[in-house]
Amino acid sequence: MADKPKEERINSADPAIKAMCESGNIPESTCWDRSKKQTPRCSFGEKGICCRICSMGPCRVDGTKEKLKYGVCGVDSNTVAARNFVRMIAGGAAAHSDHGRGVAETFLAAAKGEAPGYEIKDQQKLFQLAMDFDIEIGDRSIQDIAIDVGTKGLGIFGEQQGPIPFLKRAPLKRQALWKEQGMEPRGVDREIVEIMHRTHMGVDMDPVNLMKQGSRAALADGWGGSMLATELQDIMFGTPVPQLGSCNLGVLEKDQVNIVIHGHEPSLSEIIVAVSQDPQMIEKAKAKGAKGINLSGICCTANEILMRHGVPIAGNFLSQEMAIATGAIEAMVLDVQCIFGSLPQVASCYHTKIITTNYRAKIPGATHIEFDEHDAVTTAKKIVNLAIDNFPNRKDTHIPNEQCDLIGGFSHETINYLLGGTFRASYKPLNENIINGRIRGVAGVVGCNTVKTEHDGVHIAVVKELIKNDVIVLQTGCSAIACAKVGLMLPEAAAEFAGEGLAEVCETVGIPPVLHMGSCVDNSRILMAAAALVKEGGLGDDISDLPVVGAAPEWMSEKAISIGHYFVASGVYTIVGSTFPTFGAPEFTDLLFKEYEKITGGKWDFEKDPMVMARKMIDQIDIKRNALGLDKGKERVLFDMAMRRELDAV
Ligand code: MSK
Repeated sequence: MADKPKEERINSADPAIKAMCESGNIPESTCWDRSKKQTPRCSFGEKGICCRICSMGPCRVDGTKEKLKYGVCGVDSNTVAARNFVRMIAGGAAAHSDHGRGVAETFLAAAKGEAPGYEIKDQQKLFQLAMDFDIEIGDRSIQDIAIDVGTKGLGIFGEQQGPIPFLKRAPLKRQALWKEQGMEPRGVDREIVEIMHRTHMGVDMDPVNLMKQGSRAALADGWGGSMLATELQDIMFGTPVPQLGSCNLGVLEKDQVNIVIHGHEPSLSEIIVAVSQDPQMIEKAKAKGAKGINLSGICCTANEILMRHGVPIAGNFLSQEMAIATGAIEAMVLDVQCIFGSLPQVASCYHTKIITTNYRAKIPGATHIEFDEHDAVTTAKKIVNLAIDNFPNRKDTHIPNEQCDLIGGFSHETINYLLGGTFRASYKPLNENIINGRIRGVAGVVGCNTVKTEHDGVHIAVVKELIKNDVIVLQTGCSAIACAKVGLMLPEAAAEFAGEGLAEVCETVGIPPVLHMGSCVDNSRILMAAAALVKEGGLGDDISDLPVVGAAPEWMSEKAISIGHYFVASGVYTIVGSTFPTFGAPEFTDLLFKEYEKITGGKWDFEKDPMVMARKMIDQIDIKRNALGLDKGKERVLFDMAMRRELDAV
């Protein structure tokens, strides 16, 4: 343990982490400590105006300083910032889409009967996807249809011509806009390669042209790679339905073997869920002195297994090192993305085994047990056995008591069903309540944590302010976990925190005011919800007409930039906090913050203060409401016979 006062080292609103700070049970070195050691940071890097694309640099390019106006090759700060920004989109889109490709490979192997342990759980969704892909259903077997769907899905990543098929799910007006703007994406692999080519030394130097390519790649992520990941996961593992879960470090069990799954891809974790419930495994755990096996998750793998199985969530991105410091985790199992390189080092002070499982993601000092989808059960058994064998090595544990219940599992289909009922599943009630003003609008609040702001604090403050003002909130990722920790994902949160109109709707339907829609790739569910709102009618004829906004208050990853930009390119006002990676290039920033609205109807914005951020989002919602003529809440009018006759006479 370190000597400094622990509570001063860690900036977190998480009740469990606060309790750990008070008790002094925190790791020797945390991300917060390392962040302080990195200050002062290079302002050129932070503002997006450091170019290290060729070896003549690095060049610090700053338009406000005569001497630094141009890099060695002659490009200015706007080109440098634009190149860096679209490379961030490429990085984020690649992460989501390679995840999607992994799922597609597992799906295809499962369809061919080459991946024991996997099956087709949602046949209805398989048929829907087959229709989207123009694949014949007829009286063909599920297996044959699934093979065709898997083959077609896998092919979409590398599609050379485009447009990719899911664009058809967007409103017609949006599709026409993308076509007109030259933004219709081809397969995401091609779009990412083109970004890397264009941003190579001496190729595309026009920020507008670069951003057009950035938009294509981001759209290929949101309406392509990410959407495919969500669809195929739902078909294989089941489309989520509301599940009771619990969240925060208090879900770790003192008397049980604790296995924590961390990362993004659910293919292995789905099998670990099953293997950890195997009576033989539980018996083995008991023979080692434990009362059972307790599985929980961190980051988006946690969201995936919560959504489908109600498996508890131990924490989000900035909880990962703190979880190990409880001394209660036998194995932390990692797949891909958002994993700290420090984990083996932190774990070396405890008994926790850090296990990497993906060939793409190894960490020096970790144990590698490679996941093979063709033999997933064997991989899962090895991991669970290793965790059980590690239980006797456990020393003192310091599990904080803090945990909170939540309801997760709000897929786009579930929202449709909950609102409309079995026989008339639709978004109509939501549209009606937006039109009559009980619900002011819809906000997607998503994304990461960052050491640059109070952990979870910004998410919670923004979301509370939104629901207080009758804005229903859709969430994914670490933002969802932040709000779950403080009870915002329980139906009773409506009465406690929501405005009168939103609370009335939530109480009638029986939903929380903040809906957990899943993991990072499941932001595609929010796109689907937006498209459904347009198709239902009464709120304009494009996504950009809707009183819908997006936010990533504590973003940190390139994936957040790709997500943010596919929302902007789909017509949504999207605001982020903490920092923005183009502030060293005012003209390019203006393109994103102002000009883009003229191109796509959506735009980026930035605000650090959570109250101001929420206010800006509400103002944008009101602008859209005014444009739709909904500025005054309208009560629903029930027509009596006299009124109907009057109408007929017109
Ligand atoms: S895990 S990308 S920190 S949301 Fe999806 Fe959380 Fe951001 Fe990773």
